[in-house]
Parts: sequence; C-alpha cells; structure tokens
Amino acid sequence: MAVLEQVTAQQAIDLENKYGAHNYHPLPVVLNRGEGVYVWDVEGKKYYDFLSAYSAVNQGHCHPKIVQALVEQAQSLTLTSRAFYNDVLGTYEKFITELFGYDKVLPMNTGVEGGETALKLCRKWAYKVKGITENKAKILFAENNFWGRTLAAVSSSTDPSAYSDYGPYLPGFEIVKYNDLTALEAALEDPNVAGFMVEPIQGEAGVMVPNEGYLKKAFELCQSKNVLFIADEVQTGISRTGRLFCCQHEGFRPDILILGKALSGGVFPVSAVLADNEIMMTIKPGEHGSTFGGNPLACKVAMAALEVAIEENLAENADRLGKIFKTELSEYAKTNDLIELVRGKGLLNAIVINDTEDSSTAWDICMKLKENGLLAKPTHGNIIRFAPPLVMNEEQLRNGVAIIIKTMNSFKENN
Ligand code: IF1
Repeated sequence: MAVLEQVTAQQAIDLENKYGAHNYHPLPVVLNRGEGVYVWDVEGKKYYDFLSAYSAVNQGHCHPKIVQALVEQAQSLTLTSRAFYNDVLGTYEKFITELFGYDKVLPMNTGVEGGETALKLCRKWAYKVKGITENKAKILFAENNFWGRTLAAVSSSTDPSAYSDYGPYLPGFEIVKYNDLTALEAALEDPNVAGFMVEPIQGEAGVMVPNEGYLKKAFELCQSKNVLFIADEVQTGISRTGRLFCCQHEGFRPDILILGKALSGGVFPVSAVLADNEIMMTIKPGEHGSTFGGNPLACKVAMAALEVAIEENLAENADRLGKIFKTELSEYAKTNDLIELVRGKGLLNAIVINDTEDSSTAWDICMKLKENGLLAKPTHGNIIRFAPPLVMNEEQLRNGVAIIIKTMNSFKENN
C-alpha cells in the first residue's frame, strides 16, 4: 500500500517531473485542499480559485451535497456496466432530460467522449434519416474550436499545438470562420453537410464571445438546410455564463447538446449528450457505449450537482457577479494600458494583455496573482481567463477584483 506521507511542494513537483508525462506546464503551486471558492497549497497558503478547473467546479470545491451523494452511492453500488440495469440510471435520465428539455440522454464520462458521441449521432442521423450517401457526411467546425484531445478532436482543430504530429486526420470535417454567418451560409450549400458543432463561447480560444444573435441565426441557417446544430457546452454549460446553458441567452434549443465538466461539480468525470428521439434512436443496441457511461455513482453525483446549480441559483449569481467583474475591470482597463480589453459572459471572462502572443507577460501576471492569493492561468499567450466558482458572493468577487487590480498596478509600475 503506497504510504502518502505529506510531501513538500518541491517534492510533489519533482515526483511529477520524474514519474509523470510532461503534457502540462502547471503554475508552480501544489494544492492539497479545496473548499467553495478557495484552495490551499501544501504550505497552508489560501487562494481564490479563478480557474475552477476550467469550469468544472462551478458549484465550488468539495460541495458537501455532491460529496455526500458520492460517498453514499460509493457504499452501495458504483458500477454495473450497461450489461445490466440498475436503480439509478433511469431516474437520472428522466431528471436531466426534463431539466434540459430533450427526449433522451446518452451518458458518457469525459467532455471529449461527449463530443465524439455527438458526432457519431450526427453521422448516423445523416445516413439513416437525412439520406446522405454512406461515408459522404460532412461536419462543420468553427475555426479555433477546442473540444478535447482525441484524434477526432484534433482532426477538427486549427491549432498546430493541438494537432501537429498526430496525423493522418479524420476526413469529413470542414472549418468555417467563427462568428461569421456569411461563411456558414456558404458552407451549408453543400448537401452533404450533416452538422455544425460549435462552442457558444470559445473557451480555449480565449473566451471569444460571438456577436449578439450569431448563435440563433446560425441555428436557423442550419435548420433551413436540415443540418444539425450541435452545441458544445462542456465549458459554457451548467450556469457558467448566466443561464443553465449558454444557448438559452438566444432562446433556442440546439439539436444536440453536449455537457460535461460541472455536470459533476468536479467530483467525478461525467458527460452527457442530449437529443430528441429522431436523432437519438438512430443508434441501436451495441452501436455505441462505454464501460463507465451512466454508472450509478456518476448519476447520483450529477443529480446532486445539477440540484445545487438550481437550488443555489448559480446562473443568476453568475449573471449578476459577472456584470460587476466586467464593469470594474473595464473601468480599470481605461487607466492601465497593459489591459487591452475585458470580455466574457456571466462568470466566464478573460482579459487580453496588451503584449504579443508569445510574450511571457500573461504568465508573469499569473505568477504575481498567485503571490497575491489568486489563481488563474493564461489561455493563448496573452489572454488570462477568469472563471471562479459560481457560488462566489459579491464580497469575495470584489476581493478578487481588488487583487487583480493591485497586481496589474504593481506590474505596470515595475515593467
Ligand atoms: C486540456 C479549456 C482546454 C472544452 C470544451 C470539450 C472539452 C473541453 C469546450 C473536452 C475541455 C479542458 C481540457 C483541458 C484544459 C481545458 C481547456 F478550454 F477548458 F481551458 F484545453 F481548452 N469542450 N477543456 O473546454 O472535455 O475531455 O477534457 O473532459 O485538455 O488541457 P474533456
């Protein structure tokens, strides 16, 4: 039995360097505790978490209701596989389909498995319902999209750091400019197009918010061409942008909705693909699945995580606090030319640093933020994403803003 004695920060870092793949470049902080909007490092220093594990911890770290659901279910039945029924999955499926307004859900584990599932449903639907010739279906993706790390995901990527040296790539994927209805309309002229998969706000691309009305119009263009609109809400879903899911800001329901991350409150990998029967029933028994997909532990955790989002009015809170965050920082940006702009929706926001993409400025600012008690991390080069847990209160948010301003001020004077 591995004895987990308390490691120092340096020991933890050295262990990861020696025994772990080097597929990340973390900020040099070693965390060992999380509670609500706070995390602590092994030296006992307390931080505001302004990343929320890339919007997986919307409900706050170790939310008692979600942990309770995990602990309870873990002591009765964790996994049956789908070879048999269990007494939790159906109840969860009823709960989540009624909450989001769809006929059915296909439960998976990670966000990218949700994306893969959505694309397989789209292709099945293309051949079985729309009548596209076998193996001719095309799916459109937005430039600068990010939906995970599988070979299909990188086959649709326009980011060399995501796809380089992973070829050959999956065929049948095409790229359209994001937030460009003319480009989408032109691409939809191809009768073999079966779907358009898009993030309502592009997270990894740097919290890119499309023009008001773009999503609804894109949905209508797809509808006019009998093309499925697939919303990747793995990052924007579960109240993050100020609505239960982001497409609700524009009052339409995507044909396929992909959820992940905060669907479990960061307690367990849970993802879900929601669609109506015409699409969902194209997959027959044995044509798709996953060992852990829809396991009773995940279902109980997800139900608790969704109940927290509703009961604690996280969408309204994100909407209200997000407006304060953007107002305060936009005001401040007028006084400090280090900040080019502030953008986002709800509590998914980012500041664009007035420096080149390859500069270390954004990283250096995050290192300084860490010293001042706030954790955030740059996305692309000069963009810093700020996405705190949605359980944050106004006082905590204003404290976070004060730390960001204090840091930017000190940074401005010293650089
Ligand atoms: C990493 C960020 C990256 C996602 C959207 C699907 C997935 C993600 C919109 C896949 C995952 C994670 C992956 C993680 C860092 C983080 C991320 F945008 F959130 F910051 F990379 F772009 N759709 N995003 O954002 O979900 O399979 O990871 O559960 O890979 O570095 P997953």
